[in-house]
Amino acid sequence: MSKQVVFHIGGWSSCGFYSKASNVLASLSILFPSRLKVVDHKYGSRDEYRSWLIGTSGSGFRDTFGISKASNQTSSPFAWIESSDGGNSFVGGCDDTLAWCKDFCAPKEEGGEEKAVHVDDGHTKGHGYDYDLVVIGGGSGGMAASKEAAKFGAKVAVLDFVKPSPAGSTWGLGGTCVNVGCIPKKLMHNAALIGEILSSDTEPFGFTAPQALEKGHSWEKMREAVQNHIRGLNFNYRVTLREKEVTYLNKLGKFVDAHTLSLTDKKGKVSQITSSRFIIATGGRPSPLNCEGGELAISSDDIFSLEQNPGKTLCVGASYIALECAGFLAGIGVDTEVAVRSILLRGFDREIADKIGAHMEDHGVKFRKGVVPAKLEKNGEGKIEVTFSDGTKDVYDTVFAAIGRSADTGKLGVENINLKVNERNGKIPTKFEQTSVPNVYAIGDVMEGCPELTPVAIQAGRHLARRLFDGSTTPMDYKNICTTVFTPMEFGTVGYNEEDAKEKFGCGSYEVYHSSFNPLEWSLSEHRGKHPAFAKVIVNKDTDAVLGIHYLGPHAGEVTQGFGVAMKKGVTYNDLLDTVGIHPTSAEVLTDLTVSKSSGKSADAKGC
Ligand code: FAD
Ligand code: NA7
Repeated sequence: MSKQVVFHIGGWSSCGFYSKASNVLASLSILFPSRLKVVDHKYGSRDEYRSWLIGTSGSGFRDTFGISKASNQTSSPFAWIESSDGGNSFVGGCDDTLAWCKDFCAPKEEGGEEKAVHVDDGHTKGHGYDYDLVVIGGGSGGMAASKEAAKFGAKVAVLDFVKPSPAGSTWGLGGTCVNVGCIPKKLMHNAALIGEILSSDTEPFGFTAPQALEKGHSWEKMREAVQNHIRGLNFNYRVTLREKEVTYLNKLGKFVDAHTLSLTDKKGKVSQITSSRFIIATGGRPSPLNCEGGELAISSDDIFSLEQNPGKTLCVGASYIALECAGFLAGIGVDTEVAVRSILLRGFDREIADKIGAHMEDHGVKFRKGVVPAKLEKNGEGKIEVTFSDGTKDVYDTVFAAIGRSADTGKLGVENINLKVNERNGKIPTKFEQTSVPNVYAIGDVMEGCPELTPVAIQAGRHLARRLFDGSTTPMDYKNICTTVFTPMEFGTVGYNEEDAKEKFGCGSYEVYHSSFNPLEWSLSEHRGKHPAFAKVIVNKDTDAVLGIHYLGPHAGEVTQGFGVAMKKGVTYNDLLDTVGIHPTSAEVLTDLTVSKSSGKSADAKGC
């Protein structure tokens, strides 16, 4: 049951705008008495209303109202919502009230949630096709959707086929995350963290630099252990599919018509299957470097399975994947340079992106700024000579390109079923994951607007399967998804960054609370002091709602996950301050952020 909204409206009786808005509100409160209560502040004349609202300087209701956006409003009506904690949330004038009423009446589930209702896709019990559902792509999203659908008794098959990368790399079942993404990346990042502890943190804790350091890092050993772990995961995926009675087909799928796929296996043998419904979960692949000689570069499809240490490496691209890989390469002792076209980590909080860059630079990563490779060529020694856009040149053993990913829809036969695809990036537009062809759905990296993250693909897949086979109408919630960038100093983030908050809510409508601090486990190691950890919370000044939480420091993923739950539940700044911290931890900083950026006071934390 949703809570009752207490809606206040003030105005003068013969004002047309006030009458219109208050009449609509009054009707709604009669229709939905349990959901809406209207408090009408009606004045007999314009003068009476203005004297209530504005008064003589500083004495009117508006001035004590306490919301910056409200302070400019002089016209009638003046509308606001009373919150349960006694605070107020400003709505606006007549148009804003009517827009609010429209939204109030829009179809919603009990509890105020949006309902996800699909266009009829023609699925019936006795459909006569081979399967109820065929999922194309056995990555994070496809595996989750197929297992969930089978749970509700659907007859399901999942296709997974890996097209070799241009450099020839292939892998097993499970998609990008397991084979060439999150898993090997995080393990190699961990190798770099171990290296940093061994080289810099052991002595003050009473250990002398162990033999391990003298022997140096073995790429081959790390690679073998990581790849063995991945093979174990590939095997487990096959077993769980069998246990859940999902048919696994190691075949490449292509649409023949809206209910038929042609399947090609490793040997080129072609067959066909039919299904009532399809989910496209084919993910994405790294975009190729499109300069002369670009084919000499490898990508994230190749780096984690390289037989040998990559040697002197140029990383092209300056976002998530390029910086994470450059970070672990430098951390295990590889001579690493990053070619940055414009800025680091576009889309993330700028202040923190800059701190990450400065920290990486001090950790041995070189940055070549404002350039892109113009030409790659093999020299006589088998190395790669790179000519940059500014005319400078250098020679590398490996060039690693991480310049974005394109949806893997090129060979799916979408043209055979008239399925709409974004021509620019191959992504598939959907509404509640349903594509322009009603019995064909899309989830994960291949879907337009979906954040390219494993848990997002998994959650979307599960929700979709429940809607298709268990009568659910719960939509996937793509808002406030937390993530972590595993750069040498890890960065966890959820919600708005400062730049986006400014654009969305306007300067002055939010406050930033921040702190630079030294995590206790770093405090004995001299080298750690130069780049302290950092936390930042962005708060809506009007409503006290937390708009964004950002944490730069150790175990950022572990720290951020729980705050992701809080954000989903609409945490306020006061809730954070009211939370008792766990001492001594780094995460506790987020329960004690009292220095506001606007105060101009230093963000450097003092005390224990
Ligand atoms: P995928 O996992 O890509 O699966 C698609 C599958 O479909 C593939 O196996 C593909 O071979 C197969 N396929 C394609 N076409 C066909 C066809 N026609 N027929 C049959 N099979 C087909 N996310 C995080 O949350 N955290 C991280 O730390 C993280 N790190 C990453 C690091 C790197 C280097 C990369 C590249 C990605 C990372 N990601 C991370 C992103 C994450 O891996 C993806 O968001 C996730 O794997 C997407 O899942 P998906 O199901 O959409 O597609
Ligand atoms: P992103 O996040 O799309 O970033 C691409 C990066 O590559 C970014 O820094 C771009 O710079 C840069 N770029 C793009 N094109 C070029 C060319 N032609 N030359 C040089 N540099 C270029 O991709 P990622 O691969 O890091 O990550 C993709 C997703 O995978 C990510 O969201 C994770 O969730 C997993 P720009 O800022 O545009 O100047």
